[in-house]
Amino acid sequence: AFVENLLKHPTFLDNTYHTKFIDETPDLFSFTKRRDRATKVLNYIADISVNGHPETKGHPRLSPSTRQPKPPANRAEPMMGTRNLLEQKGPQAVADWMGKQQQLLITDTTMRDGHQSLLATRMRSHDMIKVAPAYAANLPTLFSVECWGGATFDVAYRFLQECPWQRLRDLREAMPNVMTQMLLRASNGVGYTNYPDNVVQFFVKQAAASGVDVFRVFDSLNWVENMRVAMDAVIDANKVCEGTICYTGDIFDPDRAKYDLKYYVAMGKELKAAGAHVLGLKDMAGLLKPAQARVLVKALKSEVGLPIHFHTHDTAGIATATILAASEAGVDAVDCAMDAFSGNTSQATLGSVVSALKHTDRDTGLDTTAVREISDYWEDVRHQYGAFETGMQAPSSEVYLHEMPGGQFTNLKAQASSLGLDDRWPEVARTYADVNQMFGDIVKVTPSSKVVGDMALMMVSQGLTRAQVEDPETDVAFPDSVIDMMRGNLGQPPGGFPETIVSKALKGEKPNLERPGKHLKPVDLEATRAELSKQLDGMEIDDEDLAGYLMYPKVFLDYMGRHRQYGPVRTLPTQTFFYGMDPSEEISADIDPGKTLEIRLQAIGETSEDGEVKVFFELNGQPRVIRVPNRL
Ligand code: BTN
Ligand code: 3PY
Ligand code: ZN
Repeated sequence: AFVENLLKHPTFLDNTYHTKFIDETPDLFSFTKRRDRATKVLNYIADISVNGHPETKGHPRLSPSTRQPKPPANRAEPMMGTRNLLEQKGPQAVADWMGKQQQLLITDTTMRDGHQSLLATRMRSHDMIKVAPAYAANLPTLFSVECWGGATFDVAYRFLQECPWQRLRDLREAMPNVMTQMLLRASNGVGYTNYPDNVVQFFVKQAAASGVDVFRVFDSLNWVENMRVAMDAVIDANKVCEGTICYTGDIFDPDRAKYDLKYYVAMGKELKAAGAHVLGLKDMAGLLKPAQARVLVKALKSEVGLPIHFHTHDTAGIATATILAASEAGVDAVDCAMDAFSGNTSQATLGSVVSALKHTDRDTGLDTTAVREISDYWEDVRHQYGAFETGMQAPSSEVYLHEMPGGQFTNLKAQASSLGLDDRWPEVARTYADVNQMFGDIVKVTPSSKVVGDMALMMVSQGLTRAQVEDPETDVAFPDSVIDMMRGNLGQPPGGFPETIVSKALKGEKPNLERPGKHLKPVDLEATRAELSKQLDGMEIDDEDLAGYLMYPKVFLDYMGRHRQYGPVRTLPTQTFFYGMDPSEEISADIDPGKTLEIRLQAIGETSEDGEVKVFFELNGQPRVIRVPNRL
């Protein structure tokens, strides 16, 4: 109904143009259109200033006089980097070069996993694009910058009112010499469910065209069979295919023998045979310990023979130790987050790893001053997102019990709170571990981790134990996501799901044991494009929009509706976006290259009898009055 209302809304109907066309082709649109877009942005600011932003309710804004994040100056002209190598010689050359490196190569995850794991993925493009030139100039020897995929795609449309594709293109342009990297959930794309093969192919092709260089491809049950479509699409696009093992359990623990050294080596070999250029080792919960890392990395290096890129989380506070052990064992590249976005559920501290390796044979060669300057920028950025901080104060070894991924931990904690389970968190954590065993000890990473979390929350809120859930005599209403997974719709874990839980969840219905995509009909892309265009008043639908819609139909349509009402709000400063403006405050917003709006909020009037508030602005020196409903 919300979308239908938007579709009928007059502001919506009088704008039949295509958003990106307008946003990116300044020469072609008239002054009136630009004025119209400025009005939309003023409407947004007025609305947020009067009513607040739904996501930051109850959180104080920083004082308008607080220092704005200022990116460091370029220390040099951008040097050639990994991106130039990829462009000139292709992905195999990148992999060969990695393997020959003495230096430990570093990926910076701040713009993807860093804020996904610390700030509920809420970082806006505005704050990323401003600092991208400093990465290009001052840290040109980074292996890559992870800045796309995972949860960022969905959150950009859903909560940040911005186009994820535009973020990618803007970063790519501002950082032309360093490879960009994304996290791709194989057949689950950047969503929570298996998509038809041709949708996965279409999405990868577009991501490559819009600027992704390295694709880290993983499957949430470690099923290589379910990764091939995505991996092949990356290889076809001539980009770096990082076929990825998700690490769980403990290779030294005889009670977790399912995930032993042999298992990981065998999976590494399967990924190599499937065409991976690089082997990703993704420790999404931060479970790999230093001694185990030494053994695992050595075995993978010698038996698989691909360069290895290691990813871990600092949830238990031990990530740096594990990285240094992996480095000694010959790992080729590792993920770190800039200091201000590191630690706890995020990655290890980039500046500390760089410093620890100085004057050793794995010296990263990165400039510590450049790292500190960029981290200072990120520190000021992080202050602006106080409303999304999770309150995790210290690392915790409890992660070895529950094995929650860094990106899920704080999310699940918030979900538990919203169900009134704040004071029962230890029980939720233990139940999460029980559910894992009940499901047959599976890899837990998006989307399988969400299924385990849904089940654990259901059990704690209903007071059900594992024994009760497994007892055929006790009635259990399973969450939809659990039924879906037991049907085989996310694929199969090693050894399959236990018969007891499958038959109870499916009430005797037979699960599909084959690759889910095998049974999904291809989507008629052109028919979908035409249908979408019709729903949006004949708007021209390009491939980025179509790929976004295919991943998240409702989220995309809601985003488009708001875009037509509020315009290019992605160009606003972050404080303005989340808190609006105070009287006498002034900001500027570059709504087009070379077109800056100077906005001053003069005053906010009283609420009239019909419930409207007049908000008085000066826009580039001209007075403007905007009326918005007072919804408080
Ligand atoms: C969101 O929907 O959470 C983020 C996008 C902003 C929606 C705008 S904010 C002003 C207006 N008031 C609302 O409650 N939603 C829209
Ligand atoms: C994601 O899929 O978003 C993840 O970060 C998994 O670790
Ligand atoms: Zn991660």
